[in-house]
Amino acid sequence: MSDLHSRDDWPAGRVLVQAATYNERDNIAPLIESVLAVSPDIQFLVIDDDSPDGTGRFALELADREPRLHVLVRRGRRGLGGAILEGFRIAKRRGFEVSVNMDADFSHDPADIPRLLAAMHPAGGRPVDVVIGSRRVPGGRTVGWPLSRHVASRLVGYFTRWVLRVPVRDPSGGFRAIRLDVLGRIDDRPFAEGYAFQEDFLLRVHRAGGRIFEIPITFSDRTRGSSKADFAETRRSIGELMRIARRTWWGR
Ligand SMILES: Nc1nc2c(ncn2[C@@H]2O[C@H](COP(=O)(O)OP(=O)(O)O)[C@@H](O)[C@H]2O)c(=O)[nH]1
Ligand SMILES: [Mg+2]
Repeated sequence: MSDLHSRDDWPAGRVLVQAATYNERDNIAPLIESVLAVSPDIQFLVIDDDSPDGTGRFALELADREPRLHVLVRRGRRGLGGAILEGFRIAKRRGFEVSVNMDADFSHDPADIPRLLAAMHPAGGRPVDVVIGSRRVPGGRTVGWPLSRHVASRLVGYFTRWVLRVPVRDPSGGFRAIRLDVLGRIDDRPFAEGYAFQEDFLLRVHRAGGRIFEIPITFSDRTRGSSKADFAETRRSIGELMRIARRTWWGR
């Protein structure tokens, strides 16, 4: 089964916004519109894992009419981490300098993208490799989550900080601006393929001496579609985090 993708003639650009999607049919069209409206200079890549609800194929149709929209429908594989990594590789190959990653369910507000990009160049400071849109720095918030999600997210936060030793307050969020040349400097052994990719990636950037910075965002729980962070996905990411911890502490 081969992948499907939109037209091959991409305009040249510096910033590529990316969203991985799985069953986001009700979110995808308004998301594309809001992201492309942020600035005429940005382009948008949707990486869909052949969603049964047709998200990817619908996005492919939209891309026919929009030169700044690109779509990859991966077939025969599934996973948030794998999709994000594939997006990074495409962005690099196409000559982009910065990738902005976000969820496709409007938990991340496209209007925050310019703030993320601006934070990559602190006045007088060393350029930042990864800017995280963070719920856990002063001014950051999470709206609409049940208690269970808050608890799980806090636990992953503590684990990443104290076991993996990555000094980040919100390591599991997916709203980030990433300087793509950092990819050439980090450990490139196979990454976690599921949700734990987020922590895995930060760990490698931190260990390579990369600079990570958090700016506050308001994260709002989705109003359309449903979360893919179900029991199976949660179990998978716990297993991935344990493997990462073992590698961190015992090198294997
Ligand atoms: N391509 C791809 N995207 C995924 C997969 N799982 C989740 N996503 C996307 O990743 C983002 C975060 O997932 P979501 O279900 O909202 O998780 P939650 O915010 O933790 O509840 C959304 O844009 C999803 O559509 C997957 O297996 N493949
Ligand atoms: Mg979500």
